[in-house]
Amino acid sequence: MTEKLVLHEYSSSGNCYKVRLTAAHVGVAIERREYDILKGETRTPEFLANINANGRIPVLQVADRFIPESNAACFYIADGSPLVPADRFDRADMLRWMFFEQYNHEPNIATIRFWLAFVGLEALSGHQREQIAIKRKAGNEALKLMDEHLADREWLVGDAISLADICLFAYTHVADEGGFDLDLYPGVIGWLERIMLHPKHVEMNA
Ligand SMILES: N[C@@H](CCC(=O)N[C@@H](CS)C(=O)NCC(=O)O)C(=O)O
Repeated sequence: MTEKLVLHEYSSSGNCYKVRLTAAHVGVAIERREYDILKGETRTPEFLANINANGRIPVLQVADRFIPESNAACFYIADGSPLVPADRFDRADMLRWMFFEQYNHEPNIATIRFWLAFVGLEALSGHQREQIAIKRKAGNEALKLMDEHLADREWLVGDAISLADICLFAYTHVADEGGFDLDLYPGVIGWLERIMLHPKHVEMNA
């Protein structure tokens, strides 16, 4: 990769961490620019006009072009590396887990973590408080599905770590910050440990 990569991010976000973790696995350097989402720094006219019209991070800047959506940014970095399986079925299966992450996992597990650990229960709207129980149930269903899948497998796809593992690791390993009890999911715990033991692993706060 010859272009300069800049990650526009909020470093405590799992969506941003998964892009940094992908870059660490692939061995590419990325420059980091921090935005405080609690202060609305991704909603300014400048950010909306120049970085992401959707007002969110992460955004991966590749020279003068921009890739919003964390899993797309991860794919840009990992394309052509061993994190993307060579086998056609496994490649589609990797995407299956990355879509699952965005539809079943992140909107529940990441959102409750953000509300409880960053915004605070007192500051939540009535609607958000009502949503917690619904998202808690859906988040636990996502963790159970992963746990059952991982009962007799080391990795989510095939027999090696892939982008699917990295993208789902990001919010699963901090799910306890949103009040999820990971001890209920021994298959998930073993999988988290395998990812953390990988020689290319970097911590979220590194
Ligand atoms: N589907 C998007 C979600 C991005 C997202 O929700 N970003 C949050 C932080 S994790 C954000 O920028 N929030 C600030 C805001 O909405 O103003 C992705 O995977 O990148």
